[in-house]
Amino acid sequence: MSGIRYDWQEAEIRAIYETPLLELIYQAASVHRQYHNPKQIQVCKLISIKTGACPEDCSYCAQSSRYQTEVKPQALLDKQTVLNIAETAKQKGVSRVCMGAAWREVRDNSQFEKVLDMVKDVTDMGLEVCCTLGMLTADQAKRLETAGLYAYNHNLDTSAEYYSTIITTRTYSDRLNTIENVRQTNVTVCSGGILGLGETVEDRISMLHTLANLNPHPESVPINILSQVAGTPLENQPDVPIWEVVRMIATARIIMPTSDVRLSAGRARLSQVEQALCFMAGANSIFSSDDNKMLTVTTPCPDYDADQEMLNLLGLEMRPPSQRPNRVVSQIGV
Ligand code: SAM
Ligand code: DTB
Ligand code: SF4
Repeated sequence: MSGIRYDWQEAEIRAIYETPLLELIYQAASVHRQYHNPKQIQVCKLISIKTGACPEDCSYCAQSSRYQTEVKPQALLDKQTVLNIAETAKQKGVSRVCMGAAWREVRDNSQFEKVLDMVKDVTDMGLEVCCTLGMLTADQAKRLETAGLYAYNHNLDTSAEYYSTIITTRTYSDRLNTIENVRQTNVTVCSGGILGLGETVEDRISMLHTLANLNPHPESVPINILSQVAGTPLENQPDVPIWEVVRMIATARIIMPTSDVRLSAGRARLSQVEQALCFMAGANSIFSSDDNKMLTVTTPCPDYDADQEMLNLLGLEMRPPSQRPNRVVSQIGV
Protein backbone atom coordinates (compact mmCIF):
# COMPACT_ATOMS: atom_id res chain seq x y z
CA MET A 1 0.00 0.00 0.00
CA SER A 2 1.37 3.43 -0.87
CA GLY A 3 2.50 5.64 1.99
CA ILE A 4 3.60 2.73 4.18
CA ARG A 5 7.32 2.79 4.92
CA TYR A 6 9.65 0.29 6.53
CA ASP A 7 12.82 2.36 6.23
CA TRP A 8 12.24 4.96 8.92
CA GLN A 9 15.37 6.60 10.31
CA GLU A 10 15.55 7.41 14.02
CA ALA A 11 16.11 11.11 13.25
CA GLU A 12 12.88 11.23 11.24
CA ILE A 13 10.93 9.56 14.03
CA ARG A 14 12.43 11.95 16.56
CA ALA A 15 11.45 14.94 14.40
CA ILE A 16 7.87 13.65 14.32
CA TYR A 17 7.86 13.00 18.10
CA GLU A 18 9.14 16.54 18.74
CA THR A 19 6.70 18.32 16.41
CA PRO A 20 4.82 21.08 18.29
CA LEU A 21 2.02 19.26 20.05
CA LEU A 22 -1.11 20.57 18.32
CA GLU A 23 0.51 20.25 14.91
CA LEU A 24 1.52 16.68 15.80
CA ILE A 25 -2.03 15.78 16.85
CA TYR A 26 -3.39 17.35 13.66
CA GLN A 27 -0.98 15.36 11.46
CA ALA A 28 -1.71 12.12 13.30
CA ALA A 29 -5.48 12.73 13.11
CA SER A 30 -5.12 13.30 9.34
CA VAL A 31 -3.22 10.03 8.85
CA HIS A 32 -5.74 8.24 11.06
CA ARG A 33 -8.60 9.38 8.81
CA GLN A 34 -6.82 8.16 5.69
CA TYR A 35 -6.48 4.58 6.90
CA HIS A 36 -9.18 4.00 9.53
CA ASN A 37 -12.79 4.80 10.26
CA PRO A 38 -12.24 7.50 12.93
CA LYS A 39 -15.66 6.82 14.48
CA GLN A 40 -14.69 3.30 15.48
CA ILE A 41 -12.86 2.15 18.58
CA GLN A 42 -12.08 -1.51 19.13
CA VAL A 43 -12.97 -2.57 22.66
CA CYS A 44 -11.02 -5.59 23.97
CA LYS A 45 -11.31 -7.72 27.10
CA LEU A 46 -8.31 -9.22 28.86
CA ILE A 47 -8.61 -12.55 30.64
CA SER A 48 -5.77 -13.70 32.86
CA ILE A 49 -6.00 -17.43 32.20
CA LYS A 50 -2.97 -18.17 34.40
CA THR A 51 -1.92 -15.64 36.99
CA GLY A 52 1.30 -14.96 38.91
CA ALA A 53 4.30 -17.12 39.91
CA CYS A 54 6.09 -16.15 36.70
CA PRO A 55 9.82 -17.00 36.61
CA GLU A 56 10.72 -13.86 34.61
CA ASP A 57 11.96 -10.73 36.39
CA CYS A 58 10.26 -7.95 34.37
CA SER A 59 10.68 -5.10 36.84
CA TYR A 60 7.26 -3.54 36.16
CA CYS A 61 5.25 -6.71 36.62
CA ALA A 62 2.96 -7.74 39.47
CA GLN A 63 3.13 -11.38 38.34
CA SER A 64 6.85 -12.03 38.67
CA SER A 65 7.65 -14.52 41.44
CA ARG A 66 10.68 -12.35 42.33
CA TYR A 67 8.57 -9.61 43.91
CA GLN A 68 6.12 -9.48 46.81
CA THR A 69 2.93 -8.03 45.31
CA GLU A 70 -0.78 -8.23 46.00
CA VAL A 71 -1.25 -10.80 43.25
CA LYS A 72 -2.35 -14.29 44.31
CA PRO A 73 -1.14 -16.99 41.94
CA GLN A 74 -3.94 -18.80 40.09
CA ALA A 75 -3.57 -21.98 38.06
CA LEU A 76 -4.88 -22.24 34.51
CA LEU A 77 -8.60 -21.38 34.39
CA ASP A 78 -10.97 -24.00 33.07
CA LYS A 79 -12.48 -23.50 29.67
CA GLN A 80 -16.02 -22.86 30.85
CA THR A 81 -14.90 -19.97 33.07
CA VAL A 82 -13.13 -18.41 30.10
CA LEU A 83 -16.14 -18.92 27.82
CA ASN A 84 -18.46 -17.29 30.37
CA ILE A 85 -16.23 -14.19 30.62
CA ALA A 86 -15.99 -14.05 26.83
CA GLU A 87 -19.79 -14.33 26.47
CA THR A 88 -20.41 -11.42 28.84
CA ALA A 89 -17.79 -9.39 26.99
CA LYS A 90 -19.46 -10.16 23.65
CA GLN A 91 -22.84 -9.02 25.01
CA LYS A 92 -21.18 -5.71 25.95
CA GLY A 93 -19.90 -5.15 22.41
CA VAL A 94 -16.34 -6.36 22.90
CA SER A 95 -14.86 -7.69 19.64
CA ARG A 96 -11.52 -9.07 20.85
CA VAL A 97 -10.66 -11.24 23.82
CA CYS A 98 -7.02 -11.44 24.88
CA MET A 99 -5.95 -14.39 27.01
CA GLY A 100 -2.82 -13.79 29.05
CA ALA A 101 -0.70 -16.34 30.90
CA ALA A 102 2.16 -15.54 33.27
CA TRP A 103 4.53 -17.94 31.56
CA ARG A 104 8.11 -17.43 30.44
CA GLU A 105 7.37 -19.58 27.41
CA VAL A 106 4.82 -22.05 26.13
CA ARG A 107 5.63 -25.69 26.83
CA ASP A 108 4.34 -28.58 24.76
CA ASN A 109 2.15 -30.03 27.47
CA SER A 110 -1.49 -30.54 28.43
CA GLN A 111 -1.82 -26.89 29.53
CA PHE A 112 -1.02 -25.77 25.99
CA GLU A 113 -3.59 -28.24 24.65
CA LYS A 114 -6.18 -26.63 26.95
CA VAL A 115 -5.27 -23.15 25.73
CA LEU A 116 -5.61 -24.31 22.10
CA ASP A 117 -9.06 -25.61 22.93
CA MET A 118 -10.03 -22.26 24.51
CA VAL A 119 -8.76 -20.40 21.44
CA LYS A 120 -10.87 -22.59 19.20
CA ASP A 121 -14.07 -22.19 21.24
CA VAL A 122 -13.78 -18.42 21.77
CA THR A 123 -13.06 -18.00 18.05
CA ASP A 124 -16.22 -20.00 17.33
CA MET A 125 -18.18 -17.39 19.31
CA GLY A 126 -17.33 -14.95 16.52
CA LEU A 127 -14.75 -13.03 18.55
CA GLU A 128 -11.18 -12.15 17.59
CA VAL A 129 -8.91 -14.07 19.93
CA CYS A 130 -5.49 -12.85 21.03
CA CYS A 131 -3.05 -14.71 23.27
CA THR A 132 -0.06 -13.50 25.23
CA LEU A 133 1.69 -16.54 26.66
CA GLY A 134 5.39 -15.64 26.54
CA MET A 135 7.91 -17.07 24.09
CA LEU A 136 6.76 -19.38 21.29
CA THR A 137 8.54 -21.76 18.95
CA ALA A 138 7.65 -21.76 15.25
CA ASP A 139 5.73 -25.00 15.74
CA GLN A 140 3.70 -23.60 18.66
CA ALA A 141 2.84 -20.52 16.61
CA LYS A 142 1.60 -22.84 13.85
CA ARG A 143 -0.56 -24.77 16.29
CA LEU A 144 -2.12 -21.54 17.56
CA GLU A 145 -2.81 -20.55 13.96
CA THR A 146 -4.54 -23.87 13.33
CA ALA A 147 -6.71 -23.31 16.42
CA GLY A 148 -7.90 -20.06 14.82
CA LEU A 149 -5.87 -17.53 16.80
CA TYR A 150 -6.32 -14.01 15.42
CA ALA A 151 -3.43 -12.21 17.14
CA TYR A 152 -0.42 -12.87 19.34
CA ASN A 153 0.75 -10.18 21.78
CA HIS A 154 4.45 -10.03 22.53
CA ASN A 155 5.69 -6.57 23.50
CA LEU A 156 9.15 -5.15 22.96
CA ASP A 157 8.35 -2.99 26.01
CA THR A 158 11.27 -0.56 25.53
CA SER A 159 14.41 -0.02 23.45
CA ALA A 160 17.01 -2.72 22.80
CA GLU A 161 19.48 -0.51 24.68
CA TYR A 162 17.37 -0.14 27.85
CA TYR A 163 15.92 -3.67 27.85
CA SER A 164 18.45 -5.30 30.17
CA THR A 165 17.82 -2.62 32.82
CA ILE A 166 14.19 -3.76 32.97
CA ILE A 167 14.41 -7.52 32.34
CA THR A 168 17.42 -9.80 32.76
CA THR A 169 15.86 -13.23 32.26
CA ARG A 170 15.51 -12.94 28.46
CA THR A 171 16.93 -10.81 25.67
CA TYR A 172 15.58 -8.43 23.06
CA SER A 173 16.47 -10.95 20.37
CA ASP A 174 14.42 -13.63 22.18
CA ARG A 175 11.53 -11.21 21.88
CA LEU A 176 12.10 -10.51 18.18
CA ASN A 177 12.48 -14.20 17.54
CA THR A 178 9.00 -15.02 18.89
CA ILE A 179 7.55 -12.15 16.87
CA GLU A 180 9.22 -13.64 13.79
CA ASN A 181 7.78 -17.08 14.56
CA VAL A 182 4.30 -15.57 14.72
CA ARG A 183 4.94 -13.64 11.51
CA GLN A 184 5.56 -16.90 9.67
CA THR A 185 1.89 -17.80 10.28
CA ASN A 186 -1.41 -16.19 9.45
CA VAL A 187 -1.74 -14.93 13.05
CA THR A 188 -1.44 -11.13 13.31
CA VAL A 189 1.27 -9.54 15.43
CA CYS A 190 0.52 -7.30 18.42
CA SER A 191 3.64 -5.62 19.80
CA GLY A 192 4.25 -2.37 21.61
CA GLY A 193 5.65 -1.08 24.84
CA ILE A 194 5.38 0.74 28.13
CA LEU A 195 5.93 4.39 28.97
CA GLY A 196 7.25 5.30 32.41
CA LEU A 197 9.95 2.69 33.02
CA GLY A 198 12.55 5.45 33.48
CA GLU A 199 13.44 5.36 29.78
CA THR A 200 14.64 8.39 27.84
CA VAL A 201 12.91 9.88 24.83
CA GLU A 202 15.72 8.29 22.80
CA ASP A 203 14.65 4.85 24.12
CA ARG A 204 11.06 5.52 23.05
CA ILE A 205 12.21 6.55 19.59
CA SER A 206 14.46 3.51 19.37
CA MET A 207 11.58 1.16 20.23
CA LEU A 208 9.29 2.84 17.69
CA HIS A 209 12.11 2.57 15.15
CA THR A 210 12.38 -1.20 15.72
CA LEU A 211 8.60 -1.66 15.42
CA ALA A 212 8.21 0.56 12.35
CA ASN A 213 11.01 -1.18 10.50
CA LEU A 214 9.40 -4.58 10.83
CA ASN A 215 7.94 -5.49 7.45
CA PRO A 216 4.98 -5.80 7.67
CA HIS A 217 4.34 -3.58 10.70
CA PRO A 218 2.69 -5.24 13.71
CA GLU A 219 -1.04 -5.06 12.97
CA SER A 220 -1.51 -3.88 16.55
CA VAL A 221 0.68 -1.63 18.72
CA PRO A 222 -0.27 -1.37 22.40
CA ILE A 223 0.96 1.72 24.24
CA ASN A 224 0.90 0.95 27.96
CA ILE A 225 1.42 3.55 30.65
CA LEU A 226 3.25 2.04 33.62
CA SER A 227 0.89 1.13 36.41
CA GLN A 228 3.23 1.37 39.39
CA VAL A 229 2.88 -1.87 41.34
CA ALA A 230 3.79 -1.93 45.05
CA GLY A 231 6.57 -4.44 45.69
CA THR A 232 8.16 -4.18 42.22
CA PRO A 233 11.42 -2.32 41.55
CA LEU A 234 9.46 0.34 39.63
CA GLU A 235 6.89 1.06 42.34
CA ASN A 236 8.11 4.63 42.85
CA GLN A 237 8.35 5.74 39.24
CA PRO A 238 6.68 9.11 38.63
CA ASP A 239 3.50 9.26 36.53
CA VAL A 240 4.06 9.80 32.82
CA PRO A 241 2.71 13.22 31.76
CA ILE A 242 -0.29 12.94 29.41
CA TRP A 243 1.53 14.96 26.75
CA GLU A 244 4.15 12.26 26.43
CA VAL A 245 1.45 9.62 26.06
CA VAL A 246 -0.18 11.70 23.32
CA ARG A 247 3.18 12.22 21.55
CA MET A 248 3.90 8.50 21.61
CA ILE A 249 0.46 7.57 20.25
CA ALA A 250 0.61 10.22 17.54
CA THR A 251 4.10 9.18 16.43
CA ALA A 252 3.11 5.49 16.31
CA ARG A 253 0.02 6.44 14.30
CA ILE A 254 2.02 8.43 11.73
CA ILE A 255 4.82 5.91 11.17
CA MET A 256 2.60 2.79 11.26
CA PRO A 257 -0.55 4.18 9.64
CA THR A 258 -2.49 0.94 9.13
CA SER A 259 -1.83 -0.53 12.58
CA ASP A 260 -4.28 -0.39 15.43
CA VAL A 261 -2.81 1.75 18.21
CA ARG A 262 -4.08 0.60 21.58
CA LEU A 263 -4.36 2.84 24.61
CA SER A 264 -3.70 0.00 27.05
CA ALA A 265 -2.59 -0.14 30.71
CA GLY A 266 -2.80 3.10 32.69
CA ARG A 267 -5.96 4.38 30.99
CA ALA A 268 -7.90 4.19 34.26
CA ARG A 269 -6.09 7.24 35.59
CA LEU A 270 -6.84 9.36 32.51
CA SER A 271 -9.82 11.70 32.39
CA GLN A 272 -12.31 11.52 29.52
CA VAL A 273 -10.72 14.67 28.11
CA GLU A 274 -7.27 13.08 28.18
CA GLN A 275 -8.58 9.92 26.54
CA ALA A 276 -10.31 12.01 23.86
CA LEU A 277 -6.93 13.59 23.07
CA CYS A 278 -5.43 10.11 22.71
CA PHE A 279 -8.23 9.13 20.29
CA MET A 280 -7.67 12.34 18.34
CA ALA A 281 -3.97 11.45 18.15
CA GLY A 282 -4.83 8.11 16.57
CA ALA A 283 -5.48 5.61 19.34
CA ASN A 284 -8.31 3.38 18.14
CA SER A 285 -8.57 0.67 20.74
CA ILE A 286 -9.05 0.25 24.49
CA PHE A 287 -9.32 -2.57 27.02
CA SER A 288 -12.50 -2.58 29.07
CA SER A 289 -13.71 -4.87 31.82
CA ASP A 290 -16.45 -5.78 34.26
CA ASP A 291 -14.13 -6.54 37.15
CA ASN A 292 -12.17 -3.28 37.15
CA LYS A 293 -8.85 -4.90 36.37
CA MET A 294 -6.60 -5.41 33.37
CA LEU A 295 -4.96 -8.80 34.07
CA THR A 296 -4.50 -8.42 37.82
CA VAL A 297 -5.88 -6.39 40.71
CA THR A 298 -2.79 -4.18 40.61
CA THR A 299 -3.73 -2.60 37.29
CA PRO A 300 -7.18 -0.99 37.21
CA CYS A 301 -9.31 -0.89 34.08
CA PRO A 302 -12.46 1.18 33.42
CA ASP A 303 -15.68 -0.83 33.19
CA TYR A 304 -17.87 -1.62 30.20
CA ASP A 305 -20.65 0.76 31.18
CA ALA A 306 -18.35 3.71 31.90
CA ASP A 307 -16.62 3.14 28.58
CA GLN A 308 -19.89 2.86 26.68
CA GLU A 309 -20.93 6.16 28.23
CA MET A 310 -17.64 7.79 27.21
CA LEU A 311 -17.87 6.49 23.64
CA ASN A 312 -21.47 7.76 23.39
CA LEU A 313 -20.39 11.14 24.70
CA LEU A 314 -17.63 11.35 22.09
CA GLY A 315 -19.85 10.10 19.26
CA LEU A 316 -17.73 6.98 18.83
CA GLU A 317 -18.87 3.41 18.25
CA MET A 318 -17.48 -0.04 19.01
CA ARG A 319 -15.83 -1.80 16.08
CA PRO A 320 -17.28 -5.22 15.26
CA PRO A 321 -14.96 -8.26 15.06
CA SER A 322 -12.99 -8.75 11.84
CA GLN A 323 -14.55 -11.29 9.54
CA ARG A 324 -11.15 -12.74 8.66
CA PRO A 325 -11.50 -16.47 9.45
CA ASN A 326 -8.01 -17.56 10.52
CA ARG A 327 -8.84 -21.18 11.10
CA VAL A 328 -10.48 -21.77 7.74
CA VAL A 329 -7.64 -19.99 5.95
CA SER A 330 -5.02 -22.07 7.75
CA GLN A 331 -6.83 -25.30 6.94
CA ILE A 332 -6.88 -24.43 3.27
CA GLY A 333 -3.16 -23.73 3.60
CA VAL A 334 -2.27 -27.24 4.82
N1 SAM B 1 3.91 -13.16 30.10
C1 SAM B 1 3.65 -12.63 28.83
C2 SAM B 1 4.70 -11.69 28.34
O1 SAM B 1 5.37 -11.07 29.15
O2 SAM B 1 4.83 -11.55 27.13
C3 SAM B 1 2.30 -11.95 28.72
C4 SAM B 1 1.71 -11.11 29.81
S1 SAM B 1 2.46 -9.53 30.13
C5 SAM B 1 1.49 -9.06 31.54
C6 SAM B 1 1.96 -8.47 28.79
C7 SAM B 1 2.44 -7.03 28.81
O3 SAM B 1 1.74 -6.27 29.77
C8 SAM B 1 3.89 -6.75 29.12
O4 SAM B 1 4.72 -6.97 28.02
C9 SAM B 1 3.85 -5.28 29.47
O5 SAM B 1 4.03 -4.49 28.33
C10 SAM B 1 2.44 -5.08 30.02
N2 SAM B 1 2.47 -4.81 31.46
C11 SAM B 1 2.66 -5.71 32.45
N3 SAM B 1 2.63 -5.12 33.66
C12 SAM B 1 2.42 -3.81 33.44
C13 SAM B 1 2.29 -2.67 34.31
N4 SAM B 1 2.42 -2.78 35.61
N5 SAM B 1 2.07 -1.47 33.74
C14 SAM B 1 1.96 -1.36 32.40
N6 SAM B 1 2.07 -2.39 31.54
C15 SAM B 1 2.31 -3.60 32.05
C1 DTB C 1 -0.55 -5.15 26.58
O1 DTB C 1 0.31 -4.55 25.91
N1 DTB C 1 -1.20 -4.63 27.60
C2 DTB C 1 -2.08 -5.60 28.21
C3 DTB C 1 -1.96 -6.80 27.24
N2 DTB C 1 -0.92 -6.39 26.36
C4 DTB C 1 -1.69 -8.14 27.77
C5 DTB C 1 -1.69 -5.91 29.62
C6 DTB C 1 -1.66 -4.64 30.45
C7 DTB C 1 -0.96 -4.78 31.73
C8 DTB C 1 -1.59 -5.67 32.70
C9 DTB C 1 -0.85 -5.72 33.98
C10 DTB C 1 -1.68 -6.23 35.11
O2 DTB C 1 -2.93 -6.23 35.02
O3 DTB C 1 -1.11 -6.63 36.13
FE1 SF4 D 1 6.02 -12.84 33.48
FE2 SF4 D 1 4.96 -11.48 31.41
FE3 SF4 D 1 4.98 -10.42 33.91
FE4 SF4 D 1 7.27 -10.65 32.57
S1 SF4 D 1 5.49 -9.39 31.98
S2 SF4 D 1 6.94 -11.22 34.74
S3 SF4 D 1 6.94 -12.56 31.45
S4 SF4 D 1 3.84 -12.23 33.23
